[in-house]
Amino acid sequence: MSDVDTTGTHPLENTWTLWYDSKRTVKPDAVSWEDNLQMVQMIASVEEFWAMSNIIKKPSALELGANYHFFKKGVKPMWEDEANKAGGKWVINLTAHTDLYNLDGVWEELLMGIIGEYLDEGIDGNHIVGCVLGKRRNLAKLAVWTNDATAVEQLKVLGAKIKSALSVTATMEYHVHADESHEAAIKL
Ligand code: MGP
Repeated sequence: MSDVDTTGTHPLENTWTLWYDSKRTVKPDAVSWEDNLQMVQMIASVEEFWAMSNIIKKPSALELGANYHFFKKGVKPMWEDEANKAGGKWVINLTAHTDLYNLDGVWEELLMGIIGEYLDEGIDGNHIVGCVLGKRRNLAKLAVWTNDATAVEQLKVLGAKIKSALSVTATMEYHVHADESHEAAIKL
């Protein structure tokens, strides 16, 4: 994050967009999955980040079947996007047996790590494209999307940094978007 600018705000290194979709708000005329994605807000400064956090529902209050997608400006939260085509995601499932009790704290920490760009600091390349939170029954699915699924060594370091920054005990799996077998490419 950089210093205060002339408007008195703290600009972020990148601008980010929050998207939302939910099983409850599926449009009857939707022809594709993308049609149900709603763009909620763009944030470009620390102040806008906290304003957004104060307004939107905390993950613990989100309905089942809802998802938040928080992505770099210009990148749609979809496999098909140019920035995601060759990528994949680190997935962490928070369950009642692991970290679900602290869902709001874990999500806030993840977002702060992403806007503060410290999760992939020191790792060769800019890997993180965005993250997703999916609220399901007795489960919250977190995913950190990255742009290059072939960078295995960097992804392992990144995964360990995410796990440590979020202080989660759950196991993590890396899934390649293009791999239809849905098997984990890396496990931590
Ligand atoms: P999901 O939400 O990534 O999986 O995708 P999850 O959370 O394991 O499954 P859920 O049933 O608990 O929601 C669920 C479904 O949404 C996929 O099978 C696709 O039909 C659709 N979908 C999700 N994503 C991220 C995309 C995408 O990027 N592109 C397209 N075309 N469809 C998607």
